[in-house]
Amino acid sequence: MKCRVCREPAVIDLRRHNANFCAEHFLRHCCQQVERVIHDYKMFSPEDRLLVAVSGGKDSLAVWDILHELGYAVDGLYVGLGIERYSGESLSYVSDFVDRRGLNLTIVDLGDTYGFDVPGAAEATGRVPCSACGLSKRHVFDSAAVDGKYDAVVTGHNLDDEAAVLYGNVMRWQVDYLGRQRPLLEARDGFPRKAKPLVRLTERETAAYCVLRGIDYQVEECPMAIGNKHLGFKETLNLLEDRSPGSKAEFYFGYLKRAVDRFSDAEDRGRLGICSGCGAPTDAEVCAFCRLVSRSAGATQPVAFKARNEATVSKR
Ligand code: Q46
Ligand code: ZN
Ligand code: ZN
Repeated sequence: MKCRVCREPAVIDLRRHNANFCAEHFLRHCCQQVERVIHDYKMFSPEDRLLVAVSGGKDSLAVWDILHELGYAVDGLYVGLGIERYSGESLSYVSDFVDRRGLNLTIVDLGDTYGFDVPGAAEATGRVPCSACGLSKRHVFDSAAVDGKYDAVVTGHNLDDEAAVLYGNVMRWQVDYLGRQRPLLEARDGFPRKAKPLVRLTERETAAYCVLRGIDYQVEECPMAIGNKHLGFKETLNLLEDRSPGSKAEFYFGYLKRAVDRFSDAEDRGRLGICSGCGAPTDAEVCAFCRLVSRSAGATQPVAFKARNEATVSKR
């Protein structure tokens, strides 16, 4: 197996590209794929200030590393979810990453700042943990980006994520979501611009990128993800990809090219007002996040358990 570019021994085969790469040319390939997405979707320019939503997993660390290598000014924001051992460990990977590179990281701990954590909120509201978690992360990232006057929020969503979300939305014909499923969402109604520069890279590629760059990341799945439908959609698409390499990319990029504009009308919302609690844009008197905060007040895991998890992590 030889590298497509230099003919030296390859370290990875990319079946959908019908190509093998050595370490150097694979890393270059990843950067080129990201540059292509930034260019094709006019995501941002080198003058922009970017805020990456970082979790400690391979994707968010890979996107931060690639953008940093490409010369973009990127700060990070980590949201402490209070999920057992998992949250403390995830933060330690992020801390290690920023310390080595001298990058700026803001940490918002849900328990310290809002008085609840994700397991507590799930119990208090009777909803699945991912629902409270997603709502909280979106709120914290959006308000940090707006308050900090960042030009865009960057997330590490990769091709597998986007194809799986698209598959789920098509299966249930969630037309409102289909209209918004794009690699770039412009700022509107008080929400910041949102960009997904990794959509041309798969999970396997972002994992290989981190390994070859010496980036340690949280390998464990979030314990709250068990039974998550999203994982089932990913597995289904992986079966198809295995039989027919390139199917995932054809499905997702074919949708962006030929279909997403047909759903644009469905995403038109009425004018939003301002939440009386936090000032965030909302179509109700009080936004969904503030309602979650008041329903979940004081819902956190036992303090002794939390302290043990955070013992190795310093806040900045
Ligand atoms: S962190 Fe949060 Fe994910 Fe865990 S609780 Fe669900 S949404 S699975 S990206
Ligand atoms: Zn090579
Ligand atoms: Zn609010």
